[in-house]
Amino acid sequence: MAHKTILVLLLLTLSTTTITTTTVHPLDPLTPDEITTVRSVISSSTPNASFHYVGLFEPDKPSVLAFVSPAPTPPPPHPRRAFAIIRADLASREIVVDLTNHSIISNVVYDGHGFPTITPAEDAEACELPMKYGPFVESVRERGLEMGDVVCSPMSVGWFGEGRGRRRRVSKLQFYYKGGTVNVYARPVEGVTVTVDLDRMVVVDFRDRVVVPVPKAEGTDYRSTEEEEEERRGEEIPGPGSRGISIEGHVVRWANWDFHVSFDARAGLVLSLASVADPERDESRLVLYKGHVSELFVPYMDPSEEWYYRTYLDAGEWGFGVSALPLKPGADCPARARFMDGFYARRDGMPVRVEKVFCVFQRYAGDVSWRHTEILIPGRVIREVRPEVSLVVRSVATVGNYDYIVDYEFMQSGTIKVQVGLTGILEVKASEHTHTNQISQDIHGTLIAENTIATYHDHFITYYLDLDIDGRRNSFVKAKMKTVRPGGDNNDGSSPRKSYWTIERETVKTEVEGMVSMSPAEPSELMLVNPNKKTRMGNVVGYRLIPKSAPAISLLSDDDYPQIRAGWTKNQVWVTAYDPSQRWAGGMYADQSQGDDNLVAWSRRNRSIENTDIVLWYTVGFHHIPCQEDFPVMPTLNGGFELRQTNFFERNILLKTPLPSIESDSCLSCRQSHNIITG
Ligand SMILES: *[C@@H]1O[C@H](CO)[C@@H](O)[C@H](O)[C@H]1NC(C)=O
Ligand SMILES: *[C@@H]1O[C@H](CO)[C@@H](O)[C@H](O)[C@H]1NC(C)=O
Ligand SMILES: *[C@@H]1O[C@H](CO)[C@@H](O)[C@H](O)[C@H]1NC(C)=O
Ligand SMILES: [Cu+2]
Repeated sequence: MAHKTILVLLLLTLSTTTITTTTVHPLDPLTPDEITTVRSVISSSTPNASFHYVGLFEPDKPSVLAFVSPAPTPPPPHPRRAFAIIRADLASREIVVDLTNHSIISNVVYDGHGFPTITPAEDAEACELPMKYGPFVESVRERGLEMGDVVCSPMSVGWFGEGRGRRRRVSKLQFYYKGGTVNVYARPVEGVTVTVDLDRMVVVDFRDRVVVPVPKAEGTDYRSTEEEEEERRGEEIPGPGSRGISIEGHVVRWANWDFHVSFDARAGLVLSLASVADPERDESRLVLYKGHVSELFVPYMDPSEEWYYRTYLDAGEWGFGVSALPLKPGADCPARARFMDGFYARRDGMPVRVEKVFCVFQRYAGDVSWRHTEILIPGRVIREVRPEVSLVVRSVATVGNYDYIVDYEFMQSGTIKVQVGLTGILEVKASEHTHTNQISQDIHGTLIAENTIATYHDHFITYYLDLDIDGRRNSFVKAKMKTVRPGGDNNDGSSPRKSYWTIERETVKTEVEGMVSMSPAEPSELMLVNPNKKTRMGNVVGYRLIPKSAPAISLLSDDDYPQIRAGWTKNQVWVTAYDPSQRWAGGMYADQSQGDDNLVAWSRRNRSIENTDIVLWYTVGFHHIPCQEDFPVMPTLNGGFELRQTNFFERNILLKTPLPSIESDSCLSCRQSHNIITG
């Protein structure tokens, strides 16, 4: 008892110190001390809880907006709270903890379908089980493999129509072989599946179905040689750096932008309150209240027993933040970028630091932000060019074999570019084939190396974009382009032209109409506008969505179970009414979800989305037909979109926005930065 009192006092002291020494922004992520507080508060009522999520329980929007508004009086202090999802006694619980007085505000059992994210600790424990499991040891021996070289990879199992009573938190383990290579994903031990109950940590099923050769190690290594590494250290990639970037706590200010950057175990990088300075009005105007990756759907296209269930919801099943890894200065980001750390809770509730989880840097890549040469004026040639200088915020998540590079780029024109890069190792299947002339059936992939089939699959990366264009109340507008004939269908001859296009503007009233599948045959400009704010010319202020990669939608049939769980991937665009509990497109409990609590289910409520607080969801999709050049490691494939000002400003703001310095940011003191890489 005495011990406990001391602990509580200590924690109180810690949190008091934190609050008084720095101003806590209401959206700041939990500090390590706060994560520890959550653990001790919850552990005192629920010993041995397993922590699956611990993060900020955000204050409501009005409190956050009051905090950041330039009001003369300081806003009242906001309550600091945490939200946790734990497993205890085979149940999932949602607990809200007050971090100021260390009390539990609410504690409820979640009774719906699906389970919280699987923790790295559970993966590790599950993977120890087969090594001591007789039938598995026997299978390895029969294949002539060394047990010490077998590596285990846990996979989520999805949902395939099983009734509710039979649901258990399970993971299917697949195996790889490291003998002679670090590229374990290139060497699957095909055909063996061990199913583990994650709550009880026991093997519940074992299958050994097919025996095919393990692909050879030769040619799978993707590491650079030591000499190459050494050589790379000696040169500096010139250009970008961090001059002119101010970071106070989690608030980043650069040129005409300011925003808040936070780390979340589930979402990874979270951007909030992105505002751009309007040189005409001498004020900063809100564009994006919050934006982050909401979910990833990655279904593989092989229906066989070892592969059918590989239909991942990466963010909800593993945590995109938990999967984020430290960035390497001079490689993942420019050496002189600014770096930030992130913290999440381990399964036992203790904080884990991810060093350098984000980087922020200024980019000058030799592009032009606008230009013009005027030659019509007699005797003069006027040439004006402005170089494109922007700010990039980056994070990288490695979810098993794949790596996702997530970038947000702030342009001085007011545009936000969002990009995702796919790289890493393909998920491959071992096979007896060594040449395509041996193949007569659908092998569900490409033979990319001897005995190695890279399976067809998709990546759908869904972004949550709570745009608040110049205020909370926004509308979704489609400017539909239509081909018309001059003088009507009879073509009365009033113009030599037979056709032209014009637009029909439609303000979308409800959520069901807010689902959009883009098609070049029926183009429309999609924008979020603030119908209550107009430019001096009378146009409503807005931002529009521009896809920067070919829109892709899921090709699975609507009655296929993975598609039921990830139904929103049939459209690129969804617009929903703002509800702070609806942030995860695949539902809060994505592992083994059944599609009843996801973006599709919410949208079916058909709420009004006109002149109210709304959220835009955009999915960047890729159909991936693997090719030999994706082996042994895949060159980055990029996709993304842009949020671009449309009648938001009175005119091109670049003319009145000073250009950040690029000269002095290029490589002058390269030696110094190398100490950072090697040190
Ligand atoms: C908590 O875990 C410990 C060690 O595994 C065990 O001895 C103890 O009985 C558990 N307590 C509860 C309440 O489950
Ligand atoms: C702690 O503070 C919250 C307000 O944030 C309040 O609702 C709650 O009753 C307080 N609990 C205790 C034990 O003081
Ligand atoms: C959604 O609501 C609108 C407006 O009330 C209505 O016209 C439309 O039919 C509804 N759609 C569905 C699928 O319920
Ligand atoms: Cu891929």
